[in-house]
Order: sequence, then C-alpha cells, then structure tokens
Amino acid sequence: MAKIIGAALPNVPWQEKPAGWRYPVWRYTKNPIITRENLFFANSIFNSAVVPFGGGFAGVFRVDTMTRDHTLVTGFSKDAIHWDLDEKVIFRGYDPRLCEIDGKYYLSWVNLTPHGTTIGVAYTADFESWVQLEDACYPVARNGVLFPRKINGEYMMLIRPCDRGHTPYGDIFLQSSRDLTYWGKHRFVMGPRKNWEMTKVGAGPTPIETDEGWLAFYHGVLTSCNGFTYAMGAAILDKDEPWRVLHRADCFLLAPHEQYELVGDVPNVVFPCAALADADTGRIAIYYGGADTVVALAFTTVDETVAFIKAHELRD
Ligand code: BMA
Repeated sequence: MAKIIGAALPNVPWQEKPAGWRYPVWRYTKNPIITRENLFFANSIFNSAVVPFGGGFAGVFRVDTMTRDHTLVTGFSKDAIHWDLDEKVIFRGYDPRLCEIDGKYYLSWVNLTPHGTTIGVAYTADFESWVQLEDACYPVARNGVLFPRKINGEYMMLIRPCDRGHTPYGDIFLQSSRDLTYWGKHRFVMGPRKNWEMTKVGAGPTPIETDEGWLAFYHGVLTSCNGFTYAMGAAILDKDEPWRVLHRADCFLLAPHEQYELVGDVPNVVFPCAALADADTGRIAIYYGGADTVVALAFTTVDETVAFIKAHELRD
C-alpha cells in the first residue's frame, strides 16, 4: 500500500468512489464547486489553488474579469468545497499554485511581463499581506510548481518553457535554488509521449510526497482537428532527484468528459492546479479548472493512483 508522507488532514473533502467505477479518479457529484456566481464582475473562475489554513482552507483563485483581465484573488472556506472569494486583486496573471514550506505559504503563478509570461513567486503568512520575490524564470515560461520542502538543501520548482502564444510544444523541466532568488541546475523531467498528451505537458498541483517518491499530477495536451484537449496524467518522481521519472501512466487519469469540462470559454479542458492530501487515510482531493470557466473537484487515493500508474506503466 502506497503511503502519503505528510500531515493528517481529517477534513479533506471527500466522497466515496461510486459503485462500479473502475478508474482511479472520480468526480465530485456536485461539480462545479465554483462558478462566476462566486464573485461580482467575474467572467470565469477556474485553474485555482488551495491549501489547509487555520483549521480550514485558503486559496488563490484565477478570476478572468468581465474586461477579460487575468487576476488572482484570495478565498477562504471551512470545508474546501464552499468558498468565499475576496474581490481584492492580489496579483495579475493566472494559473496559481500554492504550497506551504516551513510555515510560509508560497504562491507561484504565470506572471505577465511586457516580454511574455514568466513565473511569479510570492509568500504570505496570513493570506492578507504578500511579499513578492523575484520572478523565477526569464520569459517565456508557465506552469511553475514548487516542491513543498527543500530537497537536499535546495528549493525545487517544475517549470514549462514556452512561447508567447498558445505554445504548440512543451516539456517539463526542473530548476533548483538555495534562496528562491537565483535558480539554476536545469534538468529535463518529461516530455509528451503518448497520443493523449502529444502536443505538450505541464506540471499541475504541488507534488505529493509518498513512500514511492513524489506523486505529480500534470496536464497533457492533445491537438485535434478542433484545437487543444487538456487532460490530467500522473507520474512518480524520484524522492531525492525529482527530475528522474520512476513511473508514469501511459494514459490520462481524468479527461474532459462531463459537460462543464467540454463546454465553456475554452472547450475540452481539465486543468489541475491543486491537491489536498490526508496522510492518515491516503485520500486526495484534486482541484481543476473545467473548460477555462469553472473550478471542479475530483477524488482519488494515493494507493489507487500509484497502483493504476504501475498497472498502466508507460513503456518505450
Ligand atoms: C493554457 C493556460 C491555461 C488554460 C489552457 C487552456 O495555455 O492558459 O490557463 O487553461 O491554456 O486554455
């Protein structure tokens, strides 16, 4: 049985797997959990990040406004399902990720510069005041995802170099830093391999530490005659050298099949940005954007996902 290495989270949101469902990931029956109704002047609220905070939960939410500006706002919840969002914009940009390292909550996101997108980094203790650090990359990059602890004394971040547009390629790389300011030691992690992710891959939620290595959900993109289709895959990265992929599923674990994933501002998108995990039970709740319009929730357990990855191992 695979185990999560980390804190207990007895209030992780949860629904049992539906009877007869053979796949490792299942959706919350009341999806979507966040829509534009959650905030005045929102066109869409999607690709968002959440963490346990103060006995409840806090999050940073991607709100594309009615002027179609990309903004990030905070939100709070008691049960991680019903959220109160704040109208105050904390940063401009999109696709936030959150993780706690040594008692601080770090936000990484797609920061907008005149030269293209890069990875913004900031931290907070209270989700009220933020300290913004240097951008973690030169432009152009997206999908910057920090590991939730230092590895061999260094912070590590997954990144996805790209172009200024809707990039028709993309591999996941890793970079390291002693101080969250200077980044280097770039390593290739993974690129597209199978048809479902043939165009590009990008990191998803903060990796989850397990006794097998880092469980990393990610997104993979297929190009069809009708444009891009975004689905979620999963891999296990080496504990000490996380650029080494130990196991990787050859198929998606969640793809746009439900109406709120198929229909929206950008159809056919499942875009995972966060996961909550309970080390005691192995339960994992995955937060993902549906069709660039809403936030949805799905469930798995560490054991089911690890077993599925190994049963559907990517081979040459
Ligand atoms: C990517 C990002 C995501 C978005 C996806 C599909 O390039 O912009 O925010 O969900 O495209 O539009």
